[in-house]
Amino acid sequence: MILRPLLTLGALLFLVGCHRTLDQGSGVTIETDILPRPVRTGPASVSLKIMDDHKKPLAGARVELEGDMSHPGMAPVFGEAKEAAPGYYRGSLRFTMAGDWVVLLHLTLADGRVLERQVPVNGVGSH
Ligand SMILES: [Cu+2]
Repeated sequence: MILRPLLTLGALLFLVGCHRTLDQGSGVTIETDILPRPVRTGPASVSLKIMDDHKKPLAGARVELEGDMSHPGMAPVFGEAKEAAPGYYRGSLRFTMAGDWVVLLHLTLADGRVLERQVPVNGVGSH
């Protein structure tokens, strides 16, 4: 199986890179960019580029954003990313507390496929 090392490498790049690329085998690649960098409490802009397995932009997706922290008693935050150009989506989330977050991307593609991806956002700073 050649897929496994590729996925591992992908996960590694994903952790260290600012421009994050995820491909978990569905054939859909999502690049996520969260600004400002470093992320601080308050509003953050979340940009996504969604591509098929030929790196062609996937237009017409519905993208819901959810931000979670791991500790109990913490309410998630929600947002929606709107399509700014075919395959490019932009939205915002408000990080309400400093610390480690995970941004969940809930995607419904134009063809009806439903995907979920996780983007760790560690070390959100306080103002
Ligand atoms: Cu918290």
